[in-house]
Amino acid sequence: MKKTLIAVCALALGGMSLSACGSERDSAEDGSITMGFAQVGAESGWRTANTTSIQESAKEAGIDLKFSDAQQKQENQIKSIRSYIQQKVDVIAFSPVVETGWDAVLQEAKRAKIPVVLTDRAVDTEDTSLYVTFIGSDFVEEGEKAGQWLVDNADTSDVDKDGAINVVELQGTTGSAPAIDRKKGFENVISSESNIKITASQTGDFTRDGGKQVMEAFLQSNPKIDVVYAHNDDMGLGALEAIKAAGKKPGTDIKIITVDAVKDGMTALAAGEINFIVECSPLLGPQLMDVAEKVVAGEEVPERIVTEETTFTPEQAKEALPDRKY
Ligand code: GZL
Ligand code: ZN
Repeated sequence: MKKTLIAVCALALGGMSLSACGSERDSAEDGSITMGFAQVGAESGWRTANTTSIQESAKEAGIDLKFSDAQQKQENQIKSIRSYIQQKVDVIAFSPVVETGWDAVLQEAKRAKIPVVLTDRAVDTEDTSLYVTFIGSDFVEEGEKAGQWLVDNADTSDVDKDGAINVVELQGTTGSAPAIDRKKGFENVISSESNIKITASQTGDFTRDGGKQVMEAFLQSNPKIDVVYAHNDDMGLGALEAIKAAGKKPGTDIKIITVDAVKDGMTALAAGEINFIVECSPLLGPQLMDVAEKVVAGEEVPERIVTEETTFTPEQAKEALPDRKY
């Protein structure tokens, strides 16, 4: 089948390097855009909602989407990006499972004159010409919102005999932007409260099973736990199971704060088994496709696109649940 080659001519704008004039590239027959997307995995409810948003938005935009699931392994994401470069896609997008180790493969994409868009998670690189924009949440902000709720809402029932509020933390994937920054934001706020202490902190890798196993260990080794701060709903839901199995009431004996606001988390919140959720929107598909069209057309796009998100109490969850998309 004869493929029409179209010369994608885009100007190099400002500090952003786009495909240089005259570079030719295979595109789908009708000249539509071909996108290669390297997804993290399917580790959480958030991730599957994010995948759905990307796949549905590509269909609506008429963008030919090549999609891969890396099972949360960086080497698999790098392999996918390399294969997209070989296939000469028009644009590559991905959610970097961890912040570092991307410069080599992103240099290869740059040499191949294929623009790269980051979604959801950021990379830690000096060379910001390696990607065109980063569409995603401010994870430090999310951690700050979680910490602020605790500061504003910890009541005497949470305080143990020596006046301390003991927090155990379930961290996301080690080395990932959300895990690093949600920890940072939370500590930014509670560090000014001498009575709030993080007494244990360990990764549950953003999975429900991971959260459950780590919480079981915390319950064994920590005499008094007042609050769980979980970097996502799935680990919070796992912790909730472990708390119940230990004969305690989640949301009452031990308060739970999580991030994401996916349906299962919001359901537990509405039931009072989780106390507060900071929303992190997975619905990045529409913005990604809009940016891809602009980038391939050589239009300028902002270097940073922050997603809008809010927070939920049990009351607000009850109201929001009926029309939640994920
Ligand atoms: C956040 C995203 C995180 C979610 C988790 O944008 O990277 O990864 O909070 C998901 O649920 O696994
Ligand atoms: Zn902030």
